[in-house]
Amino acid sequence: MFKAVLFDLDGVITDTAEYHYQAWRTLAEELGIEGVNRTFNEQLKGISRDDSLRKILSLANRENDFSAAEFSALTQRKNDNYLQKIQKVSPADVYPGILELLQELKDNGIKISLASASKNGPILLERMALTSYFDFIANPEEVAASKPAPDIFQAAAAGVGVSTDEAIGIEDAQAGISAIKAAGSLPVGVGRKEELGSDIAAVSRTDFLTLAYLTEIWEK
Ligand code: B16
Ligand code: MG
Repeated sequence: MFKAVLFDLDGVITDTAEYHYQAWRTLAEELGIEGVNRTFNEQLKGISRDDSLRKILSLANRENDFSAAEFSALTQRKNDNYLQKIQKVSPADVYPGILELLQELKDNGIKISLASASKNGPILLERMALTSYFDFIANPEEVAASKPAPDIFQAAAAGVGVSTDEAIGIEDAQAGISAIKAAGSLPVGVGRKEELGSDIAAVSRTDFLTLAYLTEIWEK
């Protein structure tokens, strides 16, 4: 039986993936960069703030147009916009079935750890009143490499004293699924297999994420 579940946040626990998308699209429009649409956005999901901006600038071959200070001001501008959007996040925004899953895991002694790339993860858990469910929150600022590298999932597992091969990772992003695989944990996707890969278990809705479902996948 698995001993821990390593949760991604944006797009798994709540719909903040949409707010990230809107904030990046606004910044791209302000910079006159075209092509930040929903298809392109799949590449931004799960990757760090700096890597996201680099990808957007490269759409217009402008990755060398900004000094370090200007680059940092742009990521700050996107984050300020994002922070405005998440101000109203509340317990009502937790995706269907997630609270029930957290409770089931807790009742069964399975560790719960956060493996989000987002520096805003702790604030969001607080706003959704979920902090007390989490045994550990991995700090994305303390890992050497961001998703698709395995580091944040390794840190999330280590934080709850569980080996990565005894853990399930839940993700909505291609980069995150790659990170879970690289860490040696079992990936479960939230979203479409066309985007996440046909070789992994995936659910189209979070209320399908029950302990019974995860156990079935684990024992397959
Ligand atoms: P922040 P996750 C990721 O969170 C998002 O998917 C990604 O779009 C975002 O750029 C990244 O966090 C960094 O977030 O700017 O808030 O530090 O999906 O790993 O929970
Ligand atoms: Mg995500």
